[in-house]
Amino acid sequence: MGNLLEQVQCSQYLDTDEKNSLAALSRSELLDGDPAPLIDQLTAFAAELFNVPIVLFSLLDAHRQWLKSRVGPDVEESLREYSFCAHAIVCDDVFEIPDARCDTRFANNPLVTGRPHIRFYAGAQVKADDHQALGVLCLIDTTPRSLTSLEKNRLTQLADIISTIVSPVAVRTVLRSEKENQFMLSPFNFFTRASRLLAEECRKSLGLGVVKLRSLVQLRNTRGFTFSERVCDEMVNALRRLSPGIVIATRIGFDRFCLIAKQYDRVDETTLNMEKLENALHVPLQVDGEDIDVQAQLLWTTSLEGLDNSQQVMNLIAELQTFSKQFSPNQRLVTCSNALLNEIICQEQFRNALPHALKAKHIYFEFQPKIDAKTLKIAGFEALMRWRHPTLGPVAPNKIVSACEDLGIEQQLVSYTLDWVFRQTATWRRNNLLGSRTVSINMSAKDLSSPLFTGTLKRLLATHELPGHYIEIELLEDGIVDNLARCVANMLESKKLGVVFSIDDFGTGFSSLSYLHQIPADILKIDKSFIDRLDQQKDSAALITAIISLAHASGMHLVAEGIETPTQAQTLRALNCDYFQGFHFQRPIPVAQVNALLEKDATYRLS
Ligand code: G
Ligand code: MN
Repeated sequence: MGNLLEQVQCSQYLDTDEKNSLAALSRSELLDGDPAPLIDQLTAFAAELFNVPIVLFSLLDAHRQWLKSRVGPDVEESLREYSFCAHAIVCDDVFEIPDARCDTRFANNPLVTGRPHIRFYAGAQVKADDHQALGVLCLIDTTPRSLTSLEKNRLTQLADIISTIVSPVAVRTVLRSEKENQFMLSPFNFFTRASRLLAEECRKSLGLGVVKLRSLVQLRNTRGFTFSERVCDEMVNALRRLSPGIVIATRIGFDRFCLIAKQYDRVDETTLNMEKLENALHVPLQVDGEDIDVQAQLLWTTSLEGLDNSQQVMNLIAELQTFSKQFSPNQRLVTCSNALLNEIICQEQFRNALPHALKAKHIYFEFQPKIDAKTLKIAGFEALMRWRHPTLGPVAPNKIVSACEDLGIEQQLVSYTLDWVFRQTATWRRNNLLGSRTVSINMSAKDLSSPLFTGTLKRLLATHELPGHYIEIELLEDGIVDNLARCVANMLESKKLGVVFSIDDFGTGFSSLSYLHQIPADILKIDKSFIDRLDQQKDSAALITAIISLAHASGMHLVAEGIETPTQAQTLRALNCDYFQGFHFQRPIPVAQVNALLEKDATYRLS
């Protein structure tokens, strides 16, 4: 170990971050320690989860890479010079090489050209107590592939679990308490015990909670790691003392615990244990005679019905953590209802069915007319995505979009959508039904910012022999700012083809006005929430008037969305709005009904 520290000090070529992580490594006394069977179980778990032949947990020092735990290769150490992990260890996100042969940094690497013939690599940092990276958990395959954002999250999560295991103090917490109170388990034991519990107990009577100690990171930064670990120890004691319902618990990250508890206390069948726990969490912890407020937040499910294996428990925790980001910091107890839990489980189910639905063309579109305010005739349609899952029923378009993002197939969905709608639009045009009407398609700013976007658009317009001016693209106001330059460049390129752009749900994003002039949009769609208020609130009309004159002054047209009453329609016409859309005129309808409307050139009525 002393050697290692010396090496760290004399290795001039390492940057400060790397030196720090080497120092952390030497402090953690892991290099020559016993191989941890727990980590072996986790790497085996990872190999199965990601379906890869090689999984390594490697530690790096100045010259070498030690394979602390491995599935696959039969070597224990290798040269740092050739190490993929040496790149991953300085990368805060998952370091991914989809195909090493196509990457100039690795194409000639002996591990790529020779055994084990690495093609795919993905590694996530394993961190020491003080958050210094000390090693990498990585997946390796001999064929090219890439991870979806969901899989990247899972890999990071597993690496975090290993961080917790290798962090000596945390290990001490778990081991000591595993002896003392039975319920505090290491993460791996937690997952295996969870699946056993799910098999044995009535799932309805069990709930799952995630406790986050919001002030812990700050405590570590101001008072030091040893102190923040003392706080965690006290938290464990408090969990044991205060909450009789907890069956098992584990630490799933630096500032987070996960637990499974019986829903009701045996003595008192009416008070939920989680509510008791929530109250208990707000009693300040006593650490060295000092009162510490850890600002605990508890997120919990009221039942584990529908889950039946440890994999699903892990998924649930991942989903809960994503879900918890939507809640404000001062919210202390967040209940994940049965409905929501069900949604999480369904999400998993339909996510799995989605690639097939795309292939089998089960996803289709309905169309909602957009009405010209002057003539009250149809000026165009908005295409709305529809999918009916065989058992779960209709799935909302935003869920389809986010699931595709999780699966990493969002580009496929974009092509599918454009292809479907262009084909239909071209058919109407060929049948002389379309006239000068336009068809609009919803796209996320993320899709529009993709370097592939304009290529796909051009190719599919050509395939269907459709001039671009029949197509309008509706962009959600939210998210445009993230990648403004690329988004705008793609918009300008598409506009050369005649494509028109509108900003959807205008008024719901908070920075709207400030960057509106930077976006080359032709149409604003005023969000339904403004229209809803028209009936009750006088100032709502004033606001809409302001938006309309602002838009007109910049040469844009206005669409009012979500019109449901004749009064709203009349007011909006008086306010000089250009187009109407909403249930008052027409709900979204399937193609056959659109054909009928176009054939008779329907005229709508205001009242
Ligand atoms: O965000 P965007 O404007 O793309 O949303 C369109 C959605 O709004 C569609 O799902 C459509 O069914 C729905 N919608 C359209 N008109 C109305 C309406 O008048 N009332 C309500 N509640 N929803 C509407
Ligand atoms: Mn829309």
